[in-house]
Amino acid sequence: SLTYQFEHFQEEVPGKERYGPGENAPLIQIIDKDVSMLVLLKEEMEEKGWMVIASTKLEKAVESYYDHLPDCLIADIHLPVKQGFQLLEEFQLNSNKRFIPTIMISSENCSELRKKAYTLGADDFIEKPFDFEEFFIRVERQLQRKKLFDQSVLKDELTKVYNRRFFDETLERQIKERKRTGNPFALAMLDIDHFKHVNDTYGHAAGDRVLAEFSGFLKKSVRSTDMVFRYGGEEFAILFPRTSGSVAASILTRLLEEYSSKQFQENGETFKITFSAGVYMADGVSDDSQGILNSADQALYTAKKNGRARVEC
Ligand code: GH3
Ligand code: MG
Ligand code: MG
Ligand code: MG
Repeated sequence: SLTYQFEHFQEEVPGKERYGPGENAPLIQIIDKDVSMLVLLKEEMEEKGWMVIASTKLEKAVESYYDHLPDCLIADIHLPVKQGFQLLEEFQLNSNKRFIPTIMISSENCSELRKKAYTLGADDFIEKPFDFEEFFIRVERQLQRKKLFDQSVLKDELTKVYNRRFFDETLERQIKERKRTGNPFALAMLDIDHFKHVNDTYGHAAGDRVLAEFSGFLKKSVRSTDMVFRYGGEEFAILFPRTSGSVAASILTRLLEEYSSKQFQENGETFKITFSAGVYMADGVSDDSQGILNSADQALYTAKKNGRARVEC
């Protein structure tokens, strides 16, 4: 009866929040028809602080894969309905912009199978039953590769926050999630005031230091689930999942107050830095990515026009 109960074993990402890629708790997805092994692996992984989606049902698993884009996929080659290889082929085809290391596991182990797995894009092939310790070393190795990849492809070199490319992708995902769940999200666009003056007065290197400091400040000031992006030059974006526009606006007002009181020093001179921000408020009219960006941009433009160092909606 235990087997029956677990027949459709499918765990959504547990209570913990999902942080951005390349940071914090990694998300592992395991697909296998062996429920007792899934339960065991899941427990061990969660003990390591990892997050786990485990499933025996393929349709659900495929959905979760696209919804959550795990940091590592572990799948048995022998799955009911669709074979693991088909799955591998499909995933490789559809997530070509993202790197999701994939480990195939199999109770059968012959050179033909291994060659096929690697050819279709598997990153590792592990025979069942396996030594748990070795298994985790191999998973961890894939997670390290994934982290390195995400940090170099999704992050901006100078400021260490996410880059524009990842912003576009994340905004689309937020819009999709909102459609599906009804959860709102907020977007703020920030632009440093008179930044050209910093460059002109203290030099480009000093400007770079301010940019790095500013983004560090943003990152440590927002919740771990909020995401900071460098949108361009001295422009930044913050995405606040499950947050209303008005809450985001008050968060930004607090940030602006705090940031404006900081003192900067270059060449023995002291100066201050402020920023202007525009917050997108959902109006149900222009709620596609272009409309959302325009709305935040328009608010930012208003903030500049009204004298800078302010937050507008
Ligand atoms: P405003 O208050 O209207 O935003 O004025 P501003 O001077 O901040 O705006 P403007 O768009 O005129 O100038 C932005 C400057 O940011 C110009 C550009 O050279 C500088 N900038 C963009 N990227 C970088 C960078 O990576 N490093 C440095 N040091 N400067 C940068
Ligand atoms: Mg600008
Ligand atoms: Mg400007
Ligand atoms: Mg500016």
